[in-house]
Amino acid sequence: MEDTIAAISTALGEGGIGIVRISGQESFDILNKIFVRENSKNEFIDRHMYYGNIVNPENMETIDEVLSVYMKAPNTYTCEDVVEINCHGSIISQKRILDLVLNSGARLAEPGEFTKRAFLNGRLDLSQAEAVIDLIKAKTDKGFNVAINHLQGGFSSVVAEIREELLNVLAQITVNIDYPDEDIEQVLYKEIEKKLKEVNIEIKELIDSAEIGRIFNEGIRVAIVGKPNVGKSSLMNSILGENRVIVTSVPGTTRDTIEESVNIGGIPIILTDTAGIRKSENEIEKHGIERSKEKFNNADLGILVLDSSRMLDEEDVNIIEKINDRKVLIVINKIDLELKLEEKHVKNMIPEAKIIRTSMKDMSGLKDVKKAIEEMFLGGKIKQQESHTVNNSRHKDLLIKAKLSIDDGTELIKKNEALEIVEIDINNAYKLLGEILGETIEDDIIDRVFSTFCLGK
Ligand SMILES: Nc1nc2c(ncn2[C@@H]2O[C@H](COP(=O)(O)OP(=O)(O)OP(=O)(O)O)[C@@H](O)[C@H]2O)c(=O)[nH]1
Ligand SMILES: [Mg+2]
Repeated sequence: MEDTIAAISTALGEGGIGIVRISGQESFDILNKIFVRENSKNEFIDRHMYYGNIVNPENMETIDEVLSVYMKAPNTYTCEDVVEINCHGSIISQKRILDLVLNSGARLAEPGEFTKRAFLNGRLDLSQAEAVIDLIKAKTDKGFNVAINHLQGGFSSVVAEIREELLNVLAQITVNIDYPDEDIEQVLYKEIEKKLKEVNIEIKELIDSAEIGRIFNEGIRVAIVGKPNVGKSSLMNSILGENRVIVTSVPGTTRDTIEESVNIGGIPIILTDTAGIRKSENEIEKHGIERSKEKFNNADLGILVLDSSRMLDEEDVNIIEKINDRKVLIVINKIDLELKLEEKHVKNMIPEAKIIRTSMKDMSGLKDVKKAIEEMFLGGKIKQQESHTVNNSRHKDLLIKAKLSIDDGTELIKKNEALEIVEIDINNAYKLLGEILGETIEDDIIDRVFSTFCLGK
């Protein structure tokens, strides 16, 4: 925390502008060593931007034309003195300026170190700091909205409120331990049981929201599977709206899995076309089929394509049998041809699956497929509040542990156990929720959190 740190804060590539950021006590001195303004003394008004050159003081060589700003502690991103040098967005310029800054007394920042300082200096709690990286990495509008809400403290205040409720319970328990009153003890036990139940409902809602949070962050993995020639690649192309995959009338055309991203209803879908699954002696095809199965097993949703112009055969049945309780959508394709497949049989085999009839010849049913994908994951839930959406597995794990601890406490209460023992579980839950905010947490966990950050943030 004593060191002055520096890094390139913009993405390393070509761009209009690149920013080198410095934070710490020596920021301003370092700027003064390397920044030269024409026709003026280097007087800096806090938070004003100045035009000038970055010059190597050793040989007076000009490195780049820049705008520099000096922001005085404590009202800065890190709560320390911060300097930002806006140079041309060239990798060379940014690297040369950074080198000069490092030679002038700063050390290279670790990934996430600026934000870590903001956390350690108390400007952000840990969940807010984590929201910074979620914000930067957000791939969807919805993921971004959740992250910005969390950064502004929406999620933190939800967690803080739950902790407050636990703290009230702990206070009641402490009073009763210190001044036992047998008259009210039974009432108190009932009251605490009720309160813990309410708290656990709130925690469970948060845990349940994590599935949506994950989808907002990472997208949904959808694998298109089926026997050869049913129209899997045609469906893939239609959903993507381009001829990405080769389609021919020869069964076994697709030999490998092909992955593409597509946005449906604001959610990123990682769509995979796979090789048709059948018994094969061909070495290449066999490998492809193995991959199809693997993709299907790892997908959040499988789209099983069947050919309506052929009777259901052993190959279809073999695949259907492997579906079990997976999330699956059944697409009965080629309905423009004469109908041979009996939908009834399919329904009997997987009664809970949604069935959509399509033709990739005239695109009928395509919209229904897209709508079904969206609804299967977000049916109604999409309106959940951003502040109540958990988007981070660390938070989810802590919420699960806190809930279990409260469950244990509730069991003890029901058994009329001594309040001293109940208190341990509730206190534990209180602490676990505190870890989300970074209030009660070990250094190595903090380090792990920030190690996932990008350089310069
Ligand atoms: N009539 C009709 N033909 C279709 C339809 N969908 C696909 N086809 C045709 O069926 C054949 C196979 O289509 P593909 O999309 O390559 O089938 P696939 O399931 O990817 O096949 P493999 O890659 O071999 O597993 C092609 O000749 C397509 O033009 C449809 O809805 N109606
Ligand atoms: Mg194919």
